[in-house]
Amino acid sequence: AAQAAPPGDKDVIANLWSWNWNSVARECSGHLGPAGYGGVQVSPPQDSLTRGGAVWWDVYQPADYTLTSKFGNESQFAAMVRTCHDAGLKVYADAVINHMTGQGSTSYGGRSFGKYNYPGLYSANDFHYYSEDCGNSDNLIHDGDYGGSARNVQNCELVGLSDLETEEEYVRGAIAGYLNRLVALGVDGFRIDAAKHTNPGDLGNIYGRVSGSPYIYQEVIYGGGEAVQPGQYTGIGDVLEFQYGRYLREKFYGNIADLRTFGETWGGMQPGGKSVTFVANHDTERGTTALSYKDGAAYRLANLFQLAWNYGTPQVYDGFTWSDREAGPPHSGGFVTDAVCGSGWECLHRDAAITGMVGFHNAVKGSAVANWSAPNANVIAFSRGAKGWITINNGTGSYAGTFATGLPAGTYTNVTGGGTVTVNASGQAAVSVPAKGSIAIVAGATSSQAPVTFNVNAS
Ligand code: AAO
Repeated sequence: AAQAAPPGDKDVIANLWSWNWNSVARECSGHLGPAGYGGVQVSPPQDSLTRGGAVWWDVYQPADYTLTSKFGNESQFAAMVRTCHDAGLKVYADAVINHMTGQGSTSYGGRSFGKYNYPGLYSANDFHYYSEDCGNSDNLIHDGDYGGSARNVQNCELVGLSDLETEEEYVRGAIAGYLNRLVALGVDGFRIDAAKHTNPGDLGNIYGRVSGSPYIYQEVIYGGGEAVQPGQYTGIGDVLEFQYGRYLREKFYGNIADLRTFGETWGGMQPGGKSVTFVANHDTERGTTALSYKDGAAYRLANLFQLAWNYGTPQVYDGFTWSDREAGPPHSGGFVTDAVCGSGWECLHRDAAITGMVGFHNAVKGSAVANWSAPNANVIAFSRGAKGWITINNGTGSYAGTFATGLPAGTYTNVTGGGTVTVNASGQAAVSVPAKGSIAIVAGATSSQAPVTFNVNAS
């Protein structure tokens, strides 16, 4: 099977991380479809180690490829895929295929297992093992290995997770069988977890065994000077662009006027056409190098920028509210309960400014950035050809000014907050951009709209 082209006209992906299947289905028909999102990324659907709801990360430790998981059972998963398709969305599953669980003995689906022993699926010969494969006597990847050799990064164990011997025929077939089962249920593509830790040749072989043309984007975190680089994976799929969110954090806590040249020419970044971008994901929101919902307005503005800028396939991320970085989502007996926006769950994807910019993103596709203006370090404005124009104010005071918008004369709706903007015969608009706010207009969106309020937690 060939690798599919990136998603088409509607390509914004809502990453509903840790949401149960019933809640994803509800969100697809109730919010994501109507707002113009093109896809939804869901958490790993396979059976896994259970830590009984105490932590979020047990789902990254597969126990079996059957589909009873922390997020629901197979029929709920299949119903979710159908509902999301009916709402016009593609469904991308987080595929954990580099490894099997490295701890524990029981799964959400009620299976028993031990390390290197997953009955009916894998046994000891299916794993990379010690010096013959990995090269380290403890079989583990150490921090220093990243800058060392690909052999250590790809054949040793990531945090002690049983590392599948993906050069082996049986293992390749078993992984492809799992991906094909998901494709048969309607899944449209995959986030390949920990792709950096599987040789790209092995992954290419496995992808070639998968039916249809799933969209594949791979988690290969860029690190300067590392032996394994994202560019080694762009021949077999797209990659998650980790530099994107790092730079946005740096600039939204510094000088957003620097973003004028943001993209492939910046250190470590891949071509936009090979990249899935995100301001935050479940790992980076728990780290220090990216913005997260805890950054309040700066986080929302960075997401608005992402949807306006002409680079990559954007993701809008939403997980659960947290203070303990290891704690799991709201659950009952370990199984995740329905997501309630504003009560334990973040729902930036519903924010009126964000959904307005999803529409903007879809409307301006194919138009280059033009009319760049940055009157100071906190205020930027640009158009996408003659299709849309945005200004973002990351400062603590409002900014009044006159900008060239690139749009025809008319009165337009501000799709990020309501109210109207008048563009004169020379394409200019005189506006006052609120502190930590934005104004965006789209050709064709000229009807007036009631003002809306933002609902992002600014704690
Ligand atoms: C859990 C326990 C462990 C236990 C293990 C096994 O926490 O104590 O040993 O079970 O029993 C998640 C959790 C893990 C959890 C695991 C399994 O995060 O804590 O372990 O589930 O339950 C590397 C990988 C990358 C991976 C990331 C976490 O390359 O693929 O580590 N991400 C994915 C998932 C993640 C998940 C797994 C993989 C496993 O998204 O949620 O783990 O399925 C550098 C390297 C990166 C490396 C990081 C962290 O990055 O470049 O490749 O990621 O270090 O080791 C700067 C640097 C950059 C650096 C970055 C982050 O920006 O420039 O180079 O900081 O530190």
